[in-house]
Amino acid sequence: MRIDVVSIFPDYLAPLELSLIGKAREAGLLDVRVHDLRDFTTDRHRTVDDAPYGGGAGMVMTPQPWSDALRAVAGQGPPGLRPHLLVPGPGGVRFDQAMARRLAREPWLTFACGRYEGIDERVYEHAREDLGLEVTVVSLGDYVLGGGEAAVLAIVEAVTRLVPGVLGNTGSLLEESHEDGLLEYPVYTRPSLWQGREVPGVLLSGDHQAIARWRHAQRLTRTAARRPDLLHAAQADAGLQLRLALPADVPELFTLTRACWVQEAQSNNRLDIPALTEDLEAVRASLDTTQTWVARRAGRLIGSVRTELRGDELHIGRLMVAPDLQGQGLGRLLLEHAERTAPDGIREYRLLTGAKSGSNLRRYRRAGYRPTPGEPAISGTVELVKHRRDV
Ligand code: J9T
Repeated sequence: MRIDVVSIFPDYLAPLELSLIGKAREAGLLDVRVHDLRDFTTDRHRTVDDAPYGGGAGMVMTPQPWSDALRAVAGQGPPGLRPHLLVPGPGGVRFDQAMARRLAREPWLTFACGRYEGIDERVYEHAREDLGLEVTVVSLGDYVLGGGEAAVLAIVEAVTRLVPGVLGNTGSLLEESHEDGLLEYPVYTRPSLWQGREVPGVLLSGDHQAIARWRHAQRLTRTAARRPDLLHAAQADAGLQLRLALPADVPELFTLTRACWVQEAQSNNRLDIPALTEDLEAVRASLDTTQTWVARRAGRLIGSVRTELRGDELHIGRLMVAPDLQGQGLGRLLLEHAERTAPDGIREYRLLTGAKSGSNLRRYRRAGYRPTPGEPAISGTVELVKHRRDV
């Protein structure tokens, strides 16, 4: 991959000679070239900025050096190949791991580092229309930097480590934060007892299934606590706060479960349904054996769903929405949320409902679930399965 960077502070890009990127350059995997924008000025003072038309604070980067620099850079490649021009700035599209993956597949990236209040807008049009470049303004997040250089360092690091051959051990790429929408689990190394603090016992147990379950639970709790936006984009739109259940949720969860399963009892004409017969203690105990999610709106518990990993299946259960709020799509949101929490390796989602729960069955069918062949383990119920699409 070829990378060009145009900046008025070329020294700022010196770290591109270090570490992984430096090694990949030596190995011929990356061809990185840094250019000084001032080399493309024509006046004695090597001017790159001027006052903004229309007034306002600060200075604007003047177009001529930029067009000369970009034309020179874009003309250096093989015939027919044009670089993708990336301009870091707080007003750009948000950079994320998905964009890093896309950029890692491109042959040639060129970065234009703005300083001051930005680059004259006509430079972008010129680059697109006259130089034939794809132009993307990219933002690292909702904050302002002094210039694009630090952002280029971050973007180049995120992108180049995904270029085949740059990272030695590509296995580690799959297992990290943001690759599957969840944050990473906490990690520990020797000694097992350090400053009076022990490594969580499960990690020393040798039980690989238990370790995988613990790590997955840690990833969910962490993501819910630190980056709820990653889990709950759709839920936030519905005004929902969704998080893993705590012991303090148990009394309300118990009550909501009873209220929600009355309809089930009526439809199936039976009262011996676990959700109706279990006691408060059973609900409390279930928090340790399942991932139970509670949805609150304006503080009120209005829904819940829980999941359990069994081999390569994710079992989904106790999907409930407060009776007065049904029919608004909340159940669908909770179901999709439960599916989204499935770790790698899960091949199907399973759930069950009463054989005569017509509206549940219709809803699950719409969500892609189909009855499993054969007799259900519990008579009077229907077992449903949905195969995961991305595996
Ligand atoms: C001048 O560039 C910036 O301030 C910048 C670049 C990329 N992302 C941001 N959030 C800011």
